[in-house]
Amino acid sequence: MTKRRLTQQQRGRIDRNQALRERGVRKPVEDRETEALGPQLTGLVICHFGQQLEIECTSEESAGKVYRCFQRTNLPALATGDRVIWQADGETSGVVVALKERSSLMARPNQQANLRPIAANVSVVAITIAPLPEAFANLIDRYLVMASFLKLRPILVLNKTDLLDPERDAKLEAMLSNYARIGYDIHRVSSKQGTGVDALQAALKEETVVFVGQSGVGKSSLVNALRGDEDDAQHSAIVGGMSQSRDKGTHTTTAARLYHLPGSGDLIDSPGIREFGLWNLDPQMLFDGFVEFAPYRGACRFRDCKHQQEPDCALKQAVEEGKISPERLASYFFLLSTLEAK
Ligand SMILES: Nc1nc2c(ncn2[C@@H]2O[C@H](COP(=O)(O)OP(=O)(O)OP(=O)(O)O)[C@@H](O)[C@H]2O)c(=O)[nH]1
Ligand SMILES: [Mg+2]
Ligand SMILES: [Zn+2]
Repeated sequence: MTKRRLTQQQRGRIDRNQALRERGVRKPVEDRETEALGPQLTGLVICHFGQQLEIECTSEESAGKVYRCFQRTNLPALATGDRVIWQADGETSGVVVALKERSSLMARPNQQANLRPIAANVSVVAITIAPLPEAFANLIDRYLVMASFLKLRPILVLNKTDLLDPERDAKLEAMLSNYARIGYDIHRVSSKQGTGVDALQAALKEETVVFVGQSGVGKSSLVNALRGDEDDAQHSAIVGGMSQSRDKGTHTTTAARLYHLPGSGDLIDSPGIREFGLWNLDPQMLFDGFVEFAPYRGACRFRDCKHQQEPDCALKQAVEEGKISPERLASYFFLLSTLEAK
C-alpha cells in the first residue's frame, strides 16, 4: 500500500494549526485558505450539526477515520451522506473544500419555509411508523409524495409490532393493507424483540436508507438493531424515552447521522419531524405523488376538474369502483389544501 506523504512544510503548518487550536485559537476557514493544508482527500459527511461537520475519510490514507471539519463558505449547505473533497489541518480536523455531485437530496422546510437539507445520496426512504405514537395517513402520504418527487424508493416500516393490539390497531392494519394494495413494500419489525430485523436488513443491502417519521416511533432503536454489535468503531444511536402522558416521542435525535451496515449499505437516522410544512410542491406534483391516481390523470370530463362535485369525475368514479381508497382521496384533498393555504 502506497501512502501519500505530507511534505515537511505541510506537516509543519498542520502542527502549527494544531498548536493554535489547542490554545483555543481557531482561525476562520477563509483565513486559512491561503495556508497549505494537507493533501486533497475524499470524504463522506457522517453528521452535520451547527457549523460542524463530521467527515469520514474515504481515501486510502486514513480510510474510516472521522475528522471534525468546517466547510468553505462558498459551498452550499452540506447534508449527511454528501460526498466531499476535504483537507486536513490537524490530526483530527480539517476543511471541506468541494462537494461532489449528489444523486439525490432530501430536504425539509423549517419554520421559515426555507428548505434544510437532511440527507444526500439516499436510495431508499424508510417511512417508520408504530402503534404508538399513533400513525397518521397524512404524514405517511406526505413522505410518499416527497419520495416520488425525488424518485426515491419508499418502504413502510411498522416498528414495535410487540405492542400491537388487535382491537386498538384495527385501523392501523386497515391502513397498512391499503398501502400494500397500492404496491408499497411493508416491513413489520420489533427492534425491541428483534423480530423482522434480519429480513429488513437483507432488503436494505447495498442501499443508503434514511429513516424518517414521528419522534418516538423507534428510528434510532431500529438503526441500532440493524447494525447489531459488529461496528465498535461507531457508537450507537441514542434512544429516547416516551412522554408518559401523551405517548409521544421526546425528540431525542437532533441531527441526521449516517451509520454503516455490517457488510454493505448505509443507514441514516434522522430527527423526528416537528413541523408539518410541505415541500415546495405544486398541485400537479402532489397528484403525481399519489401513484395509484396515475391512470386517471386528465380522464375527468372537465380539464380543470377539482374532483369534488363535478359530473363524470374519473377520480370519484375510481373511488366508487374501489380502485382508489376514499382515505387516500381525502388525504390528497387535505394535502392540497395545505398547499393552497400558502
Ligand atoms: N415496545 C417497543 N418499544 C420500542 C421499540 N423500538 C423502540 N422502542 C421505544 O420507543 C422509544 C423511542 O425510541 P427512539 O429509538 O428514541 O425513537 P426515535 O424515532 O429515534 O425518536 P426521535 O429521535 O425523537 O425522533 C424508546 O423508549 C424505545 O425504547 C420496539 O420495537 N418495541
Ligand atoms: Mg432518534
Ligand atoms: Zn375529477
